[in-house]
Amino acid sequence: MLFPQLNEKRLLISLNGIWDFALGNETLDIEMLSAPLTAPERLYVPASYNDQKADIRFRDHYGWAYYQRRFSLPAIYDCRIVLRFGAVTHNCVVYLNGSEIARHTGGFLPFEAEIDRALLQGTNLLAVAVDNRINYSTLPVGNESSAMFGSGAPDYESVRQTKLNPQNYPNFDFFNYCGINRSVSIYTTPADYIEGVTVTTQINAASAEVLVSAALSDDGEAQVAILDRDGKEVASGTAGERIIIENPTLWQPNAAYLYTAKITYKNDCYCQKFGIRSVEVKGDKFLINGKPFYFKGFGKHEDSETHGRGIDEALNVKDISLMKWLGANSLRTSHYPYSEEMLSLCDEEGIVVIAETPAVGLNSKSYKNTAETHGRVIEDMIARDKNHPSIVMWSLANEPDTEAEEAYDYFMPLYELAHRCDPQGRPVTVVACNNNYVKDRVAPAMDVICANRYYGWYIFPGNLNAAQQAMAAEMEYFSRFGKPFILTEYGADAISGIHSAVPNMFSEEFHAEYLGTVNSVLDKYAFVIGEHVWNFADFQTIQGTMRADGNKKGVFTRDRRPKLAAHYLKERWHGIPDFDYKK
Ligand code: BDP
Repeated sequence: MLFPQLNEKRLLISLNGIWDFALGNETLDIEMLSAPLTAPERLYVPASYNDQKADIRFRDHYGWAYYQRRFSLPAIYDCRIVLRFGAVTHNCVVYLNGSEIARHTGGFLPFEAEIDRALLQGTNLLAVAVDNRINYSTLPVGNESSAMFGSGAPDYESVRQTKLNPQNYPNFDFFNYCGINRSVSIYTTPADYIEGVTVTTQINAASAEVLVSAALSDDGEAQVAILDRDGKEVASGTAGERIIIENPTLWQPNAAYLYTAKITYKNDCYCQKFGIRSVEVKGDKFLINGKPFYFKGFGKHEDSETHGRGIDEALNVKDISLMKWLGANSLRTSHYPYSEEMLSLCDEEGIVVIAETPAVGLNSKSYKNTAETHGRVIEDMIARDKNHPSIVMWSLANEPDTEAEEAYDYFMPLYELAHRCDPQGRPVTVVACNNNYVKDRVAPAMDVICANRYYGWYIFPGNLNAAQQAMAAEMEYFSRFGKPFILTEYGADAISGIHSAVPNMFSEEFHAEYLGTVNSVLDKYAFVIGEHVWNFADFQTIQGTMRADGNKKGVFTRDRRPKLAAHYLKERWHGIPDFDYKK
């Protein structure tokens, strides 16, 4: 699905702003979609609803919530008019002037609907119902209540049923922020239009072949002009045929260069940016443009004060700037597909991305329910993101139970599906975290072995000596597969302002020393081709005894102030080149 754009043939109108809002319950109430809300609250879109009000009912809401806004459009003739949502988390139903126009499942990918017929000439009423419930069949996975109470525990369940409000029990460690989390817009296209664009490139000695394929709404041909960064035409041709660019400038990590394919079809036009770069796994190396790349960076979250998981583009700019300040070159979109705006920014800034699905928290209870949704999400994510040069690998899931008997049979068809879907042939992985790593059935079968590990924190807490030995033993084990390995998570909670002369857990000193200890092991292994610290910044989670106002493993605080570990990483990462760090 194309990202909407304003150009000489297409209009783009934002519906972001203050909307009417009401909390509902567990039953979808069609009245709240077809008639104006009575005594609504006012909320900003796009943003999660949870933290916009000083009201626990918003933060802890369970079930449906309703958004409405009115709009009118000037007369637009001979055009398709499309309503598009960047992401509504997790399930939604959309009504326009009393009729259903869309339904969507999955909280992190866009959907759209043609609205020409449902539009009125005067004022239109747009209504969205959003459901935030998660369970064993959703991605991400939610626990069903009883799982929270261990066997032999007193009968808390009856207390919950009779006295407590129903609530979500995420099987993942980030706050279940919900609502209209990304932009809402209306765009137009001519009646015959460009539906989709796929760009692939092939680098030859002094030239590059570019293939721009266009999915068209009708018959006929599309024409392509390739523009350089300054908007100068450097080549042209027909969609679906190879176009040669002489002496191309490659897209490189930290030295991005983007071309634009300007596609014209009848009276339509679409400008698709792309980069020329290659990605390949060869032996135990990860090659970008033929050279061994070393991943330095983070697992992140889309998470901030007030916005929750709602898009914050100024914060995205700041985060990339802070990553560059540290000498980082890459991130993983843990644990869901990030906004299209963030991926485009990574394209522009030369930040390398591992793109992840929202499949977090998978286990034996969920495997039997999620395979179909999981496949669809992989297809939709790759269809949305395939043209981003910043993305160099797909991650199918974070920390599924990879020791479970059914894990291999669950993941291999998804691994093959991802390969089939990607026209650029990127490597595919699953981010594993099996304490009994020798029993992991999935990680070694992937193109790159990715694992999360917390020796010195959850395992051998506070004991960095033991952490070093355990990490080395694990690296010895994984080195036997002859594949590249990325440590996709390692980290320790550090509460900003807590200091300690000897490295005590939760202090900033321990945090820095912990990272240094793990890195000293990674440096010894040539097949280790990357280190992603968990996490870039502190982030909000469900309440619990393990979380002091959220997860504090950030190298930055939630308001992006550096902890001591940031200064340690800055020194380390500026000394590690993007390429050829490990021979
Ligand atoms: C890892 C998870 C991540 C958590 C992290 C932690 O992948 O989502 O936030 O642990 O506990 O296992 O901090």
